[in-house]
Amino acid sequence: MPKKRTAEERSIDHASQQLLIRADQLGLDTAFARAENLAACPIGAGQSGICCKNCFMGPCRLTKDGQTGVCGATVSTIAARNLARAIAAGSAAHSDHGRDVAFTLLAAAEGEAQGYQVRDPIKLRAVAAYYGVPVEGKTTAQLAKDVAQKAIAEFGQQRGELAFIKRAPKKRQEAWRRYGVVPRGIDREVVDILHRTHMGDDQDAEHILKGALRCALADGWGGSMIATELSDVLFGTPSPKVGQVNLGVLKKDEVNIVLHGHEPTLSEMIVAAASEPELIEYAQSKGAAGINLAGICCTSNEILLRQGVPSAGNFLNQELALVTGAVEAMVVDVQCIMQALPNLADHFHTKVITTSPKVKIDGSLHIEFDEHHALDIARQIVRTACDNYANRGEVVIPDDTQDIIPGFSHEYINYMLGGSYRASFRPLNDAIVSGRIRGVVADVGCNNPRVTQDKSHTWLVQEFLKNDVLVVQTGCGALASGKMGLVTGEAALKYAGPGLREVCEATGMPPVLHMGSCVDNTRVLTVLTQMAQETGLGEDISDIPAVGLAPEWMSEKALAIGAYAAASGAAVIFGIESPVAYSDEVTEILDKVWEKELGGKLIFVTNDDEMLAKSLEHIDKKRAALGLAPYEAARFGKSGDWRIQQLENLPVEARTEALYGGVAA
Ligand code: SF4
Ligand code: MSK
Repeated sequence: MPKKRTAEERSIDHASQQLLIRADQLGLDTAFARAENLAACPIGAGQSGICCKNCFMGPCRLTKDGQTGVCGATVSTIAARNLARAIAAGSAAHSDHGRDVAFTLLAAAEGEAQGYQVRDPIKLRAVAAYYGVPVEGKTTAQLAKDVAQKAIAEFGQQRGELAFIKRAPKKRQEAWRRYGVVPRGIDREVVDILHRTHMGDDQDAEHILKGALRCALADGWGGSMIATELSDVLFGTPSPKVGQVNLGVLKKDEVNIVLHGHEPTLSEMIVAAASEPELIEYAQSKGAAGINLAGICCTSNEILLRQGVPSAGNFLNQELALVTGAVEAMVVDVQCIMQALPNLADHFHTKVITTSPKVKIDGSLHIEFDEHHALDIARQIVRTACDNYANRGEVVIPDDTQDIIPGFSHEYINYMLGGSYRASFRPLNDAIVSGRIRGVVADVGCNNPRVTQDKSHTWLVQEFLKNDVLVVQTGCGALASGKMGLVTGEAALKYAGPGLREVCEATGMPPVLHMGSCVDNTRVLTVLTQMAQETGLGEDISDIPAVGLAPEWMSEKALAIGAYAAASGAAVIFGIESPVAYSDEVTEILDKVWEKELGGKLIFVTNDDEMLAKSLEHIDKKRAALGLAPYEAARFGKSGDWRIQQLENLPVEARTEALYGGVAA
């Protein structure tokens, strides 16, 4: 990392820039500064791939050609083992989130979870069908209990196949069985990776990575999918609603409670508690005008798309929210929570409140979540925040907010394209077949302070739109686009190419579909599956002109997502740098071997232009393989609101001639 960067070099987000300048003025540390100050590991790029600490004969760092570890382990073995372990950790994190949601559903079904109930009984029946749970004659509570127990059993299952595997296209299932990567049980696959990467076990890079794929699939088609589906059952399946995003959503005169992390279970209860008249009165009794909730990271996505709670931004906004001086409490649960928060909070009045039984951070207040008394705990947290309002010092809230339209669940896209009686992906497939839409890109994943915040996400998304590529997003990538105004209906008129613009105008959808949190990448899997099951785009996910991207990734969960997407047949491109760069063999396996065996691949590309070029090249290659007409931008865009808008400045006669006389605008 070079010398200290300017605020503009650290982030393209205006609100972040302002608060980075304030942090510097106050002499406060942030991840941006730490990334600049922390000397990079002397091994350099791809360092994690050539450093092994799996036993205490090491750690072994292989810096010279042909060198091996004390045990004889090669660079390829070490690179494969390290990547597999990261994928296992990411899978464990997502899947454990799914387990917690399943236990909450069970407690709700048994009448023991205060404040929770099944909000989407239709989805409950759909999930019951995937599990083969009979629905006839059962009350919602009985069915919810049976479904929750089935889901919980998948974690400890030892043999057979996970139930959701059968939701994939037939050809995909056959490819998994042929290559030997069908997951048996969720926990089992995580343990399998930890075992096989222990010193003296699996030392064949391809074989190690095959195990990693099976583990990742246990996440994507197992733990994460359970998290998404059962969250929908408990809290409602998302549908679009207008929300607000960026640090300007914090309020000068209200008690600000920022909800950060991943699981919707407690945050949903805090949303309920904060709207109770007694607690609003309590806040007023402390001198505040009311209670304002805002989210950060994926907790934000969960409550934004279901409850319309505004978002204060993505991963790198977490510290900056505290720098406003306006946050009474930052409530965190699991994943992506910086340990730096309590230290930073010490400079203000903010209380950082940890809530998960799995997560404690020195210097924070711990109020432990228990689904049996969730609403009472939520009320206690809200009260604690209100009590803290009087301790506020100077407040600087940037004046930046943007409209955002999140909530494009798989179910809603189905409805949006086909209506209630003929819900279908047919129109989307037709638009791709005709070339109005060139292909689909899923731009997902994190921020990383080693690169400029939001820059790669938003540049790539705009370029894809220009090229008539429909973009779906989750996690912090979705919030990056949201902050730049890309997740609105108007964005189609401003940024989309002519064909994509026509489709957006006809359906009313934004050109960027916000599908949820990082655990909700499973929604992308189910969308791709349904596209493959409709006619016109082949029979498998690997046939579809689609690419997955994580240009600013940083977490092990991102690697798990990348691996399960590749195993599901998608071409996946990651930015930043390759964790396996020093092993040509492993690089080749992720790219060529996985593509040959499963039709998907995982490659690392550090340059945005190259990422764009490779994505479009892959999309066009898939179009050609399907026998579709080559993409041709100029064929479309002769109709719709945009055209009328272009004509608005013309004299009346010219406009009439253009509109009704068959003259192109
Ligand atoms: Fe070194 Fe082998 Fe031990 Fe790894 S497992 S630390 S390469 S001796
Ligand atoms: S929060 S995993 S920084 S997307 Fe899901 Fe964002 Fe990445 Fe965490």
